[in-house]
Amino acid sequence: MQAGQHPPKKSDLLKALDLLKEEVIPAIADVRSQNELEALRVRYLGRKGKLTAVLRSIKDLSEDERRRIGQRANVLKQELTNAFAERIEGFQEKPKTSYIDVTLPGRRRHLGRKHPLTIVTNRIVEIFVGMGFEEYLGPEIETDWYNFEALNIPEGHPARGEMFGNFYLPGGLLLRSHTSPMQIRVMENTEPPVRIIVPGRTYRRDAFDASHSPVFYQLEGLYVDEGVSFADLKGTLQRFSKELFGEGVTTKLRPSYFPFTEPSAELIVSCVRCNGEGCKVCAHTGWLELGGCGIVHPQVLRNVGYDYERYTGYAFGLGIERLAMIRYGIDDIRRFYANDLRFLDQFSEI
Ligand code: 2NL
Repeated sequence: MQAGQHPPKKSDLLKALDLLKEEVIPAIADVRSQNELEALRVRYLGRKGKLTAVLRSIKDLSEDERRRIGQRANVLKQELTNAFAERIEGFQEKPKTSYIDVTLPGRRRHLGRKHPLTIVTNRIVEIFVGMGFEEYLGPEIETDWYNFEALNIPEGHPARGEMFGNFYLPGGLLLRSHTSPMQIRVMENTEPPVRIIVPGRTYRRDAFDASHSPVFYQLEGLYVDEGVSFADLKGTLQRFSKELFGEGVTTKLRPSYFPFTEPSAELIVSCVRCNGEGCKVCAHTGWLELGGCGIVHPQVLRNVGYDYERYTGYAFGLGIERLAMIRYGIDDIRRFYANDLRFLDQFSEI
């Protein structure tokens, strides 16, 4: 100790420590740059710093005081060191997402939408429901009776495609090759009048090429009552075609053959692209085939227990993919099954 100096008093030192703390903590918060912060640190914690001076003068205290005040001073030194370190980190951190750039375009969420086959199916269902038909759905796994026998397709008939045409499952079951099995079921359980449509997925062992798919969608219709005629069939399909493709289309029924209808016909409409002039879509014929139809074969009515002398009915079957391809101008059926969002995102309700 130098001559003429009084040893520091304990109370003075404690006060000095408190004052230091009161000064430094807000000062650390106030600095505006890392340089200012460093200058501040040197001013208090540097070799000639204020806190360092206090710490140095402690050695002149009595042993007891030295221990107690020394402890306080060391705690304060640690607090300040931490506060400086924390603030330095603040300066060194890169600006994170601490601000929002309102000029950036928003992030778009991808919204799912209905599959084109769903859109077209819904529309067709809506048209027929509007004409008094009721919608039924049936199982995709069927028995021989419902898929063939009841529909007047006996064993050995070429329409069975026994060798190559169907997907057979163990136990004589198969994946339905049309939705008619459900119509048989409804007729077995309901007395006429029956006026129903059955949309759904169907299966055939076809090639997967531009115009065939082993999985495809069908919509079949059936109307059985007293006095149902071929004229009723024609009128209903004509109204349907105009509802779906516009009043401008002309419809025709062209003779055909199915085991479950007699007489049978193909529904054709004037080409919706070229209006009958001839183009790629209609293979230069001017006409498009939409599906098949006919008067329900009496054997089918007998098979479901109907009085075939009293009742008559008509039935029709439409290929959904084909209708969707015509409606949207799509040239390859595989597009519906490729799950390519660039394709699927283009469709909205019609
Ligand atoms: C086609 C042909 C057709 C039927 C389906 C049917 C159903 C019963 C009785 C009689 Cl329960 N017929 N359905 C009739 C004629 C044609 O579909 O080319 N579909 C895409």
